Amino acid sequence: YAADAQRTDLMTITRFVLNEQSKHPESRGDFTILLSHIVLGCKFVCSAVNKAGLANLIGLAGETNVQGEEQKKLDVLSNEVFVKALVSSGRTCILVSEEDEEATFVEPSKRGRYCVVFDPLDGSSNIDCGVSIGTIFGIYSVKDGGEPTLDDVLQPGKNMVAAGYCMYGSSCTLVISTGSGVNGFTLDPSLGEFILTHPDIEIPKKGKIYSVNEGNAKNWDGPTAKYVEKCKFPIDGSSSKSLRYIGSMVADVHRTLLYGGIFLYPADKKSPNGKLRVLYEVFPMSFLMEQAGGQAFTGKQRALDMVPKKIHERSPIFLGSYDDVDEIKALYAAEENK
Ligand code: P6P
Repeated sequence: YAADAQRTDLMTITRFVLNEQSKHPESRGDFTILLSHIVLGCKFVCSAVNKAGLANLIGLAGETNVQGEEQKKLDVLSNEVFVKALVSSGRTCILVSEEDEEATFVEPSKRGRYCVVFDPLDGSSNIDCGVSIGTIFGIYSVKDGGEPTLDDVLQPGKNMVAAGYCMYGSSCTLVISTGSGVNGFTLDPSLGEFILTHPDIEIPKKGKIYSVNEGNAKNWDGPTAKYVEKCKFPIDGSSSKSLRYIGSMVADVHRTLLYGGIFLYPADKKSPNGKLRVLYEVFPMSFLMEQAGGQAFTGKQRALDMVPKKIHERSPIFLGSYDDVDEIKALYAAEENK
């Protein structure tokens, strides 16, 4: 944008998505309406997170979620806001939330053709210390016009029609892909609008950062251990990678997307499927990485090819710069061929 146009030619997320949708003459605006309700949820959570310390929302709600973790009030609030916003959009039929053990089937009178899988407030254990946290979401179209069933959300990640996250940090940044590239929008609180600030995000082909919880090193399998060793003690004379690990997936993935490098949550002896959830953590972040020119691998296969059997299933994940993920794929392939 020319400098003067920037002040007047505001590319809001709604306008951007309308432009995108106009490339699909068959679209009836349903997706744009759905997205506007997701954006409303993000704006609400952004405001609540920013006020959390003041509004004494910090602290335990006393219940526990499917992870067995204690639910903080912001978790509960964020989940309710998103569920209500998505149902009231009239464009959804099944919702899967990290906070709800069972899927939500929208009542027939309010049903639409989209299924939304989401983590309303990922990284919430970091709320009290002010570390960036986020909402992660993925969107499927229902498989067919019949009665919605869990099969409509137990689809491979490659079937997603859109995915994204909203990071609540020093600024509120929403990063989304509808299948033709990745774009980032920053909330302008004075306008209450998300403005395009990161057009066409492409992840560097190779990065200088690796991101993993080294505290789990004693439980890693061979290929992961070998890969991390190579990051720290490169044998080809290249410089070692820097370790950056925030422990909040949205923050770690956002940095990886913008700066390059690799994010790993591997399997380990204690958790053979790793920790991160397939539907609303692994798939959306893998979708974004591939759309930005990167890769996402589970240790066995391309992450987006997985077909989940349960809505809260976990998977190991290695995602980020194309060449960095290739290196760990080669180590797993070598292990396979032993
Ligand atoms: P660990 C946060 O609880 C989370 O679900 C992700 O946001 C984050 O990447 C991961 O868990 C951190 O897990 O075991 O390293 O603390």
